[in-house]
Amino acid sequence: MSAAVDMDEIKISVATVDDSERLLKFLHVHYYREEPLTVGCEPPEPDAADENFLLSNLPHGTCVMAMHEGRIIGAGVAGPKMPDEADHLFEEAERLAGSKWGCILGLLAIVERDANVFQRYNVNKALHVHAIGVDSSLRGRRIGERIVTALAARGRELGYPVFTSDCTSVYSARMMKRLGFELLNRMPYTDYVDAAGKQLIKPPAPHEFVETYVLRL
Ligand code: COA
Ligand code: G0R
Repeated sequence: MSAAVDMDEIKISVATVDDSERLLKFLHVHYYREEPLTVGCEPPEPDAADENFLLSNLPHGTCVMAMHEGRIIGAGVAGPKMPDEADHLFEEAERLAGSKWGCILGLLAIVERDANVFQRYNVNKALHVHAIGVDSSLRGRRIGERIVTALAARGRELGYPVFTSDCTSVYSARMMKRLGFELLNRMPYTDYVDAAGKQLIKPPAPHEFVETYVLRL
C-alpha cells in the first residue's frame, strides 16, 4: 500500500463474521507486530486464543474496517463487557497461566479492576475496544481517529452508555485524549511483575504505560 490514498475514498464499514479471515490477516501485519503488549513478551506471534478472542467480537456488530479500493487499511475490534469483567479476566489469566495470552490477560485484568469504570460511571455495561490497527504505511493521517469515532457511533446506536479503551501505545493514548476521552487509570509496565519481582511484559520505547480511557456515549 503506497502513500497515494485519497482520504475521501476511505469508507468505514461494520465487519461481519465473513470478514474473519481477511481481518485476521490484516491484524497480523498491521496490529500484532507493533501492539506493545504483544511485542513486549515472548513468543513474537500471538496465541491462537488471542486471535480467536478478537474474532469472537464480530457477531456483536461492534467491529469496523476502514476500506480503500477494496482493501482493509485499518480496523477496530470492540465488544461488550459487564461489571464482572475484571473477575472474568483474572480467571482467564489463571487458566492460561504460562502462555503469552495468559500473561497479557493478567495485565489487562489489573487495569480493568483499577480503572473501575462501572462504579465510577454508574453503568452496568460498556463497549470496550480490544484492538485498533492502521496500515503501517498510512499512520499519522487520523485514520485511527476515524475508526474510534465509528466504533463510538456504533456503540451509541446499540445503546451502550460508555466506551472504553486500554491504550497500550502512546500513539493510541494521544489519539483518545484528542478525541475528548477521560483518563481513568495509568499503570507503568514496570509494575507488572511476577512473584520474584521480574517484569513480565517489556514493551519497547516510547511505550511506558497502559492508560485506560473512557468516553460517555
Ligand atoms: N510512529 C510515530 N508516530 C505515530 C505512529 C508511528 N508508528 N503512529 C501514529 N503516530 C502518531 C501520529 O502522528 C499522531 O500523533 P500526533 O497526535 O502527535 O499528531 C498519533 O500517533 C495518532 O495519529 P492518528 O493519525 O490519529 O492515528 P493513526 O491512524 O496513525 O493510528 C494507531 C494510530 C495507534 C492505531 C496506529 O499507530 C497503529 O496501528 N499502531 C499499531 C497497533 C497498536 O499499537 N494499536 C494500539 C494499541 S492500544
Ligand atoms: C493483544 N490482543 C485498543 C487496543 C490493546 C490491548 C492489548 C491487546 N488495545 N493485545 N495481543 O488495541
